[in-house]
Amino acid sequence: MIPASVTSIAEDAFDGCPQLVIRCSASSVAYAFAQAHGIAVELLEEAPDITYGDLDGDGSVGAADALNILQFAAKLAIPTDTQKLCADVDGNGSVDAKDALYVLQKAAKFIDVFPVEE
Ligand SMILES: [Ca+2]
Ligand SMILES: [Ca+2]
Repeated sequence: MIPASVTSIAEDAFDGCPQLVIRCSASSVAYAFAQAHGIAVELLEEAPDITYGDLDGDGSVGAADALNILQFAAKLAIPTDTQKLCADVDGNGSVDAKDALYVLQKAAKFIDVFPVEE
């Protein structure tokens, strides 16, 4: 398979592979490449379900996750696309201190769900 992180493929990369089937997601460069070159494509599922607020992926929402969000907000760390999605718990399109506050509220059980989940 070809991961979504692949952003360019040489024109002749698959010459001599008539049985080739590219496994990729519909939004990937590999998919567009396959379409353009008449190569069979087997579509992969899109990104797996995410847990809002769980930035470190330990399965729970806690203070460490809020800290991650603050680091992203302060540009001390660069979030991946998935992390950006997880971190924007109020769903306003940006990762900032307010998202961290929501994560802390959820960790302290002041709220049950994030605004983005309502
Ligand atoms: Ca966590
Ligand atoms: Ca936000």
